[in-house]
Amino acid sequence: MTEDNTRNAGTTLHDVIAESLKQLAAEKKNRKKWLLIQPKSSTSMMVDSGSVSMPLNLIMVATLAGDLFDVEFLDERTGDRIPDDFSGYDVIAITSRTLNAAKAYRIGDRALSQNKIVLLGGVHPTMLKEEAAEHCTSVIYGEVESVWPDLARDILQGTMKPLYRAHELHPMTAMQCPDFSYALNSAHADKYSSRIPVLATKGCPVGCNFCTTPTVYGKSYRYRDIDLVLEEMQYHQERLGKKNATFSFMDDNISFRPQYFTELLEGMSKIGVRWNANISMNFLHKPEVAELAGRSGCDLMSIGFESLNPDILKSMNKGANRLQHYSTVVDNLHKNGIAIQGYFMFGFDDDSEKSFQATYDFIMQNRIEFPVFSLVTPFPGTPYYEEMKPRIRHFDWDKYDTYHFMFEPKKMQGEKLLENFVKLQKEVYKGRAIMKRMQGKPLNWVWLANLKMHSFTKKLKPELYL
Ligand code: B12
Ligand code: SF4
Repeated sequence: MTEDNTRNAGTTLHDVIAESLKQLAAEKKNRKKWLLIQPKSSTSMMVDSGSVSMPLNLIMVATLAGDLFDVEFLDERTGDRIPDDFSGYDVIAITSRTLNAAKAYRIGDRALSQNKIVLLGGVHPTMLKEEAAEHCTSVIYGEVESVWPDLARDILQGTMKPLYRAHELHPMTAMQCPDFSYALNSAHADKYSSRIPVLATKGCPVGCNFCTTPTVYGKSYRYRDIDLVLEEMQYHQERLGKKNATFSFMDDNISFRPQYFTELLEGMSKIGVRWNANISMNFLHKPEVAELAGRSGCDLMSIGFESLNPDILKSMNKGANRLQHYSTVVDNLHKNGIAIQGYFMFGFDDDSEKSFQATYDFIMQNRIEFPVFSLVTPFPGTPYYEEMKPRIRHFDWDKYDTYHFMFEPKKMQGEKLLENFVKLQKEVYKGRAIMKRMQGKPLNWVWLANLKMHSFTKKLKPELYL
């Protein structure tokens, strides 16, 4: 699949297919009823707690299904209760990542025992389709958009296949605008973060061995017309009656194509939104890019610094991360009023006690506003998982939340790893350290996040990570 911006060709085909599906649905006496489920994970860490982001994955499924079926939407993370009795529904469609796979499977098993059509989709069922197949009628491999005509037709005709997997991925230009009403009208919608999820690009050609993206989205880089992304943002500005609506990009690597990225930023600067994104550092060391990001309304960038150890960066093959650029990137962003959520990972074979000190020094010297620490987690289905499998301590999916001890690194005892991991978090979120990192910065949710982390890290103990 190549990059694609042939909007008209995609739209025409899309319209023909959509029309034939609508006709097929109209021939049926009763509209089938779907229940879409976002399960909550069982982790004790701060993953599914507090305000959570609206699940764009299920919203996309609902957007497509809503044209042909009656759709109900439950998000267990916000407090919606998943019923034991599914008798009011024909199709139970569940999304799953690894950390909530066990829960998703339990729901799937229950629905299967009640003779429902059960669909399992999302990263985990895609990566481990054979395992997932035992808990559902059909596994949806990768994005729903690329298999939708086939899946919808089979549901209408009652001829289900065990696996729906696209031969080729659809261009993003044919992606329907997400219908947020399913999430916004849900019973506990007030638990959703005010940041609206938005997607401009999919996929990433880099292919790091620990990443699920090459399997889920392929190695091509696809992107939407910038006008469509901006239109979607303007729709939300109007819906909310405010210009500075805030958006959170769900993209894997939004800055992979510099020209697309800078054009998108120029577009956003004209409509006056606020936004944040996961971003790779590839060209943020250029002051003009950081200046444009600030001007376009970026208030937070989430950056995977990962490690301060050059050997580890080399082994990860993460080309965008050049240690010599780290401080320049931070400085450029800070000069433009952009706060940094910095991700740091520990537990690599090359980690030693020195890694912790180097990370502490970097965070404090560069006044990183919101540092997030995790433990290396080989996710099932990735080449890294296959490589590490003989050394992985457990295969309990509830613990695949990037906060559990997965394997003993070569240069450090597991005990020492966890001791240092806890100590670093406590040090960085001590009152004095927060003041040093945050003094003079705007009084907003980033401050609040620090205060929350202050109380959370006080309670941390190495045993919690086992
Ligand atoms: C943005 C993002 C986040 C955001 C927002 C998460 C959210 N609420 O959606 C934040 C920063 C909060 C986050 C947090 C975490 N994340 Co995250 N995140 C992503 C990222 C980059 C994009 C996800 C996304 O929204 N994509 C856009 C939507 C539209 O696409 P989608 O989710 O793939 O859904 C499509 C298909 O999968 C399919 N589909 C999905 N579900 C279903 C269900 C049915 C029934 C059907 C038919 C189809 C279907 O159709 C959808 C539409 O096309 C992915 C990487 C990736 N590309 O998947 C990582 C990723 C999902 N995250 C990951 C991880 C590890 C985490 C955390 C555990 C990190 C942490 N320690 O905090 C938490 C877990 C949060 C949680 N409760 O799930 C891993 C998960 C790995 C795994 N095997 O489970 C990923 C894959 C990154 C990686 N390392 O490879 N994340
Ligand atoms: S650069 Fe990021 S999105 Fe791309 S393959 Fe590596 S980890 Fe995955």
